[in-house]
Amino acid sequence: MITFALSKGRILDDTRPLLSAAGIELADDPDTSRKLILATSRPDVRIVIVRASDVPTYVRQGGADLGLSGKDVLMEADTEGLYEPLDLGIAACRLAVAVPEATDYAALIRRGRRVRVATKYVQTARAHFGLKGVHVDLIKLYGSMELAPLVGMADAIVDIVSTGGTLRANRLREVEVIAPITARLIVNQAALKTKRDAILPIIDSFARTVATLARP
Ligand code: PRT
Ligand code: MG
Repeated sequence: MITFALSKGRILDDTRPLLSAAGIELADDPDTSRKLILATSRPDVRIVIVRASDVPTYVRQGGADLGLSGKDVLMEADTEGLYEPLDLGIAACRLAVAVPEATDYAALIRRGRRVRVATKYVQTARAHFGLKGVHVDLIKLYGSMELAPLVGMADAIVDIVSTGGTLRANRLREVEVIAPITARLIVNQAALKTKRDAILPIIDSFARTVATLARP
């Protein structure tokens, strides 16, 4: 049995064509079903639905053999024992620094005082500002990072930006891109050895579909 870890929401939506091409159709609709383990059209493949930030943990610990995870999540996670064979190019966005529209960002990071940064991406933000030599006080949040500067709790945020609409709606401005982000296929390294015959064809199928989708 091959266990595939997925999160609901945009990654699952964008992944359906890849799964279909690999002959994997979900037996239940994950948006309405309360089941956490979903059977598929392939008797040897099942899907577990977990939080986006938990996908790397399930795959690393062997709770799942394969998973789909945003690069933003992988950059924050312990990826030891994980193999990342494929950039799926889906759920594309970027991890960026944003500040209130009126903020002079160059002056903010130059002034030598500590900069308060609110984010879900604490490790990535620490590494980014560390490389720039900017001292930061990181404020860990689990969502709606955009609110923190508006209520005076932070000087800047590090968050995912896609269209930029959320930043604009909250009068924030993107000032730095930390990394472009796409969803990646991740595989448990031990499972890849013990279940090679079942896992390799799935990776190959995904790779072929990604190549087809990328073609104009
Ligand atoms: O909620 P939970 O903790 O379960 O997980 P999650 O919120 O991380 O899951 P989900 O499904 O929202 O996102 C899964 C993955 O999709 C992320 O890890 C990213 O790799 C990718 N992705 C792609 C995005 C976006 N686009 C995106 N726009 N993740 C989040 N957003 C949010 C962003 O946080 C911000 O609030 O959308 C807002 C910005 O969008 P724009 O279009 O207004 O710029
Ligand atoms: Mg969410």
